[in-house]
Amino acid sequence: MPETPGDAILVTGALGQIGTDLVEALRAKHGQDAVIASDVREVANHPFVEEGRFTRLSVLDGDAMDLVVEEEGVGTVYHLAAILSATGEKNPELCERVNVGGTITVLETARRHGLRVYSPSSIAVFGPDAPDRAPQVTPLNPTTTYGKTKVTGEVMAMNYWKQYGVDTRGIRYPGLVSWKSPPGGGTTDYAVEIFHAALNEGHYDCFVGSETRLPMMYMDDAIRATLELMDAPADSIGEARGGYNVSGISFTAGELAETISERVDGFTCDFKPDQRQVYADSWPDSVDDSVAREEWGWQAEYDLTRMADEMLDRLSS
Ligand code: NAD
Ligand code: AKB
Repeated sequence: MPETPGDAILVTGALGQIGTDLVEALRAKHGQDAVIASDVREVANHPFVEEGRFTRLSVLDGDAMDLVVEEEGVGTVYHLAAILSATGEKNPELCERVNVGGTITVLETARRHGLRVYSPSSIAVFGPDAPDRAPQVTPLNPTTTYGKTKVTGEVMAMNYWKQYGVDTRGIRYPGLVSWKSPPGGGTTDYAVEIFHAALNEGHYDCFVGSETRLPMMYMDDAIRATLELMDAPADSIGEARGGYNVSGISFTAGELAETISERVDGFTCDFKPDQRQVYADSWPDSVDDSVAREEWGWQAEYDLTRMADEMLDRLSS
């Protein structure tokens, strides 16, 4: 029998792009001391390392995770530690070890201690055979190692729910656009880099072509989706628990550059596709999120112009 879980929240990979926003949101919601940020690395002067509860923890170290859970009274894990697509395709072995191995560590810890788990998936679960507007249920044939690890993560999450009753939930995040922390080595990083380059250099060399269209989302929407999914009543969560499609904004790299040039005088963008174009081309243009809407009321709030205005405003100030 699992021990009675505590009330504390553990966030793995907390110093990354999503963790930087999610830890802040969780602390605002549950209290500063309720959230333990963790990561395999430390970042000097990062507010989580300097101020709140932070512990250095690799998701490949099950004994260390057990100890943190027991000593800190953890009841829920937000498992963000991962290797993203561009870095992952350069080092597929590391990508599999961290993404699959780390998720096993978290799920096993959850099974033993009766924890709830949030473990995100990605639009990278889809392959070239998925429809342009990818439905919730469709064959998942990703061509990237990263995408394959995300499919495995969804399957494992469902298995731990069915076999052991672990309350696992996840979202297939689109490419996320945010200003607080740099993106961590993904294919969709251009949609963040372009804002920094526009303000700092007035020019960006974009590593995908202007016609490349991908599902994207502003970070505020992604954080709200995460909290809403975790707050949803258990009986509203169905077969998509391992990875719900959530739709935000679908735009081409050219449309993004055009939107920024309308707001930043003199901004220019050249399109010089590299290897990441291949990964982008294997993903759908957009996703159908009707299941998330029906089951837990998901609704995005940011469109392209609102997101661009807020990114430029925040980064300028
Ligand atoms: P990120 O790369 O910015 O952060 C990941 C963090 O994990 C880093 O701080 C890194 O130090 C840490 N980490 C790496 N190996 C670790 C280990 N062994 N133990 C502990 N920590 C380790 O990633 P992110 O963008 O914040 O993504 C978080 C999750 O969301 C990942 O599962 C990712 O696949 C998923 N996701 C992100 C996006 C996006 O656009 N950001 C889109 C879809 C899915
Ligand atoms: C990546 O590009 O690797 C991530 C993702 C879509 O999963 N942003």
